[in-house]
Amino acid sequence: MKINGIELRRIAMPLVAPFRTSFGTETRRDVLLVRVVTPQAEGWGECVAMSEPLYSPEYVDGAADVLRRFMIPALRARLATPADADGDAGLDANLVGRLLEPFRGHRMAKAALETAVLDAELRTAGRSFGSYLGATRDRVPCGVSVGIMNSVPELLDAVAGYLDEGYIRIKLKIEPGWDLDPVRAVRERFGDGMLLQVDANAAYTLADANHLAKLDDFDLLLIEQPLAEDDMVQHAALAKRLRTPICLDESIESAAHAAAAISLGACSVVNIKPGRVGGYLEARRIHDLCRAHGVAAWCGGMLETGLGRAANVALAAMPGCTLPGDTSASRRYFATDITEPFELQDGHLTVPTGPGLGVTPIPEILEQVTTATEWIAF
Ligand code: OSB
Ligand code: MG
Repeated sequence: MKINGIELRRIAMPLVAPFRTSFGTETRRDVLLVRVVTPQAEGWGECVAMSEPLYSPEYVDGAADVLRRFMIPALRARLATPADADGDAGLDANLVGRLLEPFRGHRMAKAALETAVLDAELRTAGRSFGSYLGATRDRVPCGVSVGIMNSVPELLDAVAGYLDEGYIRIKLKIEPGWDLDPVRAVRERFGDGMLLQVDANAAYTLADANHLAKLDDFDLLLIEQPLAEDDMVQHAALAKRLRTPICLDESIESAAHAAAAISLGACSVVNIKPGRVGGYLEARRIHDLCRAHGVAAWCGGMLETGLGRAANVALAAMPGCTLPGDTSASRRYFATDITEPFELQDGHLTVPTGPGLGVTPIPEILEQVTTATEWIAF
């Protein structure tokens, strides 16, 4: 595949309500979009980096910088070299992965660029993300991630609203001081039948093990990332002291991390976020690894627009994604999405079947939310 040029576009997307986690409060999403233009098609990638380096070391200005300074030039340099023995100096998503490998870290930036190339490649081939990844379902059951609130009654109202909309699983964000009480209140109000899990975003230490063990009474599906991202050994120690299964998010940046976590006994569930692990190819490797080990997996989210959501829904439809994902409907995040909105039907989202992501930004809406664009010609 040849490339005419790559656009970096920034959009500002106000959230319908503030989203508070143990690491901070988001009121709007400042998103970097990558658009790869080829002679045949254009492909989109959404960078999941947030404005500040609080969830991970990456942040959106940093992602834009490393893309324009190093990663995009590496693709351009490759395309400028004469055709090799196979007569093909073109690019595909696999080759993008290899060309970006020398750059350490910056997986969210890599994921955005690789996804844009993959989308262009698949649109050219007339093949959907779901088909490419090996999705085996045409719709996926959806969960919703519920932020930390100012009071328990406010939380109960929010959860009631999501259950009314049809969400099949509720995830409560927790932190020290907001854990046992909200979980107990949600269980008491909505009963033992609902699928319930919690996410600490690394807010505890192993010294909190006895406190976290009190969550065992509430029959949670899992506790996500209780300890710091590099506390793999401590997570294994914690797992021995909890009945609640441990799921890792921040700690898993690659298939190698997932393999280490599984063999250490640091987790029995994996949250797969393509952005965090460098793209959908690595996400698929993690999926396959989990499946081979009988470890449950599910597709996480990073408050994506319809572009990122489309690919996540395809990933969530793979056979090893055995738990409902954080693949919520567009309206859970944004009053107006940049694509046709994803809407819940009976607690499920439909996997797009059109070429590539199967969705495209609506030009007028995209223009309205755009704050900057930059064209890098090849
Ligand atoms: O830890 O899973 C997380 C959002 C931003 C950053 C980290 C996380 C989240 C969520 C929301 O929990 C998931 C979503 O609905 O996109
Ligand atoms: Mg998480």
